[in-house]
Amino acid sequence: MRRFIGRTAVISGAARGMGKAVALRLADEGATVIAVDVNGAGAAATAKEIGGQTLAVQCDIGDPDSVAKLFAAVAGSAEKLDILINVAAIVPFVKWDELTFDEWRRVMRVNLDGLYLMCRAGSEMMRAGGYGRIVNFSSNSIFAGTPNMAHYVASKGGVLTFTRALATELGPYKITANSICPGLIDTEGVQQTPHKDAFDFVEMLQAIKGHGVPQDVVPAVAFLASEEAHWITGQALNVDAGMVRW
Ligand code: 4PL
Repeated sequence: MRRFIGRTAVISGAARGMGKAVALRLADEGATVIAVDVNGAGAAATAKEIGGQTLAVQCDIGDPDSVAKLFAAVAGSAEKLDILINVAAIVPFVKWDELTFDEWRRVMRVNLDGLYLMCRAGSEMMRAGGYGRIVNFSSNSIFAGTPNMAHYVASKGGVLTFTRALATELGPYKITANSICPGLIDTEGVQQTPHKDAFDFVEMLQAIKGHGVPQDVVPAVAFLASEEAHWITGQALNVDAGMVRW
């Protein structure tokens, strides 16, 4: 399929994991990809792997100035923005007894403040074009109440409900906004935390067995980012092998 020819897509968290997998797929289907990550070298590596029409931008999405610079670069290199995929997030593992307010704020700053800043700036550019597809990464942990990440679970619940409100606000401009709720996915990020030891437990709960990988999540994202998904907005889609059925 070549669903994204002529489309410009900004993808946050594009240095690795699910963000990188989404960036590669959208590019493979013809999109001009702007790979964004706080890890600028990682974003550049993704852009290099894509080759051709692509730009890498280092950005701390929790910093308003950094996001303003990002969208200045987007506006400078593309005449319009069609697709915004927000994957960047902090995925912590912190025992409840060790959770501090500073740690709570560290996660909220990126996972919610950052999402707001990206959607605020991205949707302004989309409004000018009269078209847009926003896909925000929530998590199935919001339904499961997954342990050792209470602040993350709270932030991802906010991603889902914010995305619903965003759908309402942006509908008049023909911009859709939906969220994806992956289950535990085997990524470089997860492998760096004790979440990596949860795969067997998670698999036990899944309707379909196996360990989730970024490629398992990509097709749902690409569909929601496609033109033909125009009648779907404000929705949340679990992509978790049926771990959560609600
Ligand atoms: C079920 O989003 O959804 C671990 C780590 N287990 O980040 C997640 C589950 C994790 C999840 C998540």
